[in-house]
Amino acid sequence: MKKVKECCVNDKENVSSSPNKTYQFMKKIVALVALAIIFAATVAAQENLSALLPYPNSVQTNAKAKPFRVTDKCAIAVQSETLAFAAEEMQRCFDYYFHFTPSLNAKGNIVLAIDTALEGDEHYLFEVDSKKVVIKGKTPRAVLYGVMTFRQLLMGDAVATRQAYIPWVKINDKPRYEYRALMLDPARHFLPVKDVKFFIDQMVLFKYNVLQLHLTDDQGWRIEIKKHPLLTEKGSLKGGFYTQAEMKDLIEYAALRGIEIIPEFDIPGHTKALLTSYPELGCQQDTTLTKQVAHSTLCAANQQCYQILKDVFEEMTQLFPSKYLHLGGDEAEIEKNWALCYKCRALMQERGYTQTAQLMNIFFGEVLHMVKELDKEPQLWCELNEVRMPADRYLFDYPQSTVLVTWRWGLTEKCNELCAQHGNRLIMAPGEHCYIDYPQYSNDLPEHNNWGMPTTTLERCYRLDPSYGLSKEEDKHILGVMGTLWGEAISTIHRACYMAFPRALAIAESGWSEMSQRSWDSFVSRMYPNLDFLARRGVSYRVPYEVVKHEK
Ligand code: TNX
Repeated sequence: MKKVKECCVNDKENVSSSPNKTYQFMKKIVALVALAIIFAATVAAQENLSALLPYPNSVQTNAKAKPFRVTDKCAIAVQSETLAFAAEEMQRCFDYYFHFTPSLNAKGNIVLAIDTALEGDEHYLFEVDSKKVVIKGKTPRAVLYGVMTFRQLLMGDAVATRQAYIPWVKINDKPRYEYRALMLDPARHFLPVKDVKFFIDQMVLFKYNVLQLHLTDDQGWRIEIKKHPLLTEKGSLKGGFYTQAEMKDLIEYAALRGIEIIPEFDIPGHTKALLTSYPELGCQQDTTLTKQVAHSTLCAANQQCYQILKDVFEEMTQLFPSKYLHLGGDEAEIEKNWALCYKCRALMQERGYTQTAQLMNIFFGEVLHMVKELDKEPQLWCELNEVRMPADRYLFDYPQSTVLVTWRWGLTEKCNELCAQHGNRLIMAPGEHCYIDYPQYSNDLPEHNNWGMPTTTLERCYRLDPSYGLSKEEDKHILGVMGTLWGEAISTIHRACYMAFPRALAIAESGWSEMSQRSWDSFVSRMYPNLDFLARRGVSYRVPYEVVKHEK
């Protein structure tokens, strides 16, 4: 029988407080000391686990078992055509670490296979023994995750890899949360397709599965709409836009890497670019009340707005296979627009509304209906200031089908509570942990367009528990996590990467690994080989000097 060790990396101790007899207490102490010694020894022997990030949810090692020897006879057996990309990635791993490309051969000793008996679309098994390396997954994406884990295994075990052997290991892994996203903002500063592809290449290493693209904002409308070419003609003057053909190519590129692109159209606020093309869709302000032109919004009482949005969503439904459309909903300056607009005020009167925000019922009522008709599910930023939650009974009710994204600093607990109560699903992007456009440390970048941002340190990102303390039974409404890279101060992909890494590694682990598998100290040490790898790929990142433990 093989002696097998179940590994986890948690650094928290479980201290029992039960009043046992002294003898039993002593017995426990002895057992604990023995365990600690075995644990320390195993950790020292487990170099092959030292770059696994996000840390898998079940790992077994056996230092005594015979390892797998890498020779130029190694070949890859691919058991399904859908695994062609995973097989290429596997070949690239061998080329990078062992300097040869294994051929594809049905009798090969490196096996990639689909196993439909596994639970969950992202579940994979990864096993190495003296005879073979086997990766099985429920889907091509899951198999690809196995390949990413394989790469990190080779990355972490530099000595074995150099000597061309791979230690015995068994990994049975699936994510804690199904939704693990990063967000890029090409609306504020346009990012060409090749740059977004470069970013996707890094996301897949850490098992992210969603890229949200913030495609429209005050500073730009970045996607071609065939029925309304003016939107990009006028609305993307600075920077450019994606043609539908380019976006299709990008969507396919991401899909091959297991990543779904979710488009965001931010309405009714953040719409200056749209209003530059179609000024008549804005509010007709009552100049007796104000002369100032506020941050503009779409006019809730203008039927033309709904028509153009319908046209946009129809084309986007054709283009994006994702089940979600993100509709923004944040920071709409409704008091400075709707409250001062002839048409909106007339509409309020007609409905007997007493508060301007009640017009959100009409605005999102229309828009969410359109999205439903198109068979998409809506996402909205969880806006507790302007778009009120169901808690404010008299105002806008987010329908249950709406997925909310929590973001405002300090309001996540409230969002979480309300979503649990009303049955809305929730994505965790709390400013405190997930805003990676904020500086990583005091006096760090960004030096341009910094409006006095707070800092989101690496450790703060890592400390996110997406359940916010809820048990597994209570947190079923939580879909997952998202790190946001708002683009006001991010004008190139290299800046985006500098802001993202290493913090995106911390967020990736919070979305994937169970709390029992996580520990800050372990994360820090597993981060280093990954940063080294990113550097070799030309990915910029910030050296997190503040977390380094210096020798005394
Ligand atoms: C708030 S977060 C915004 C964005 C900004 C960001 C800057 C959210 C839903 N809206 O429009 O870019 O702050 O961090």
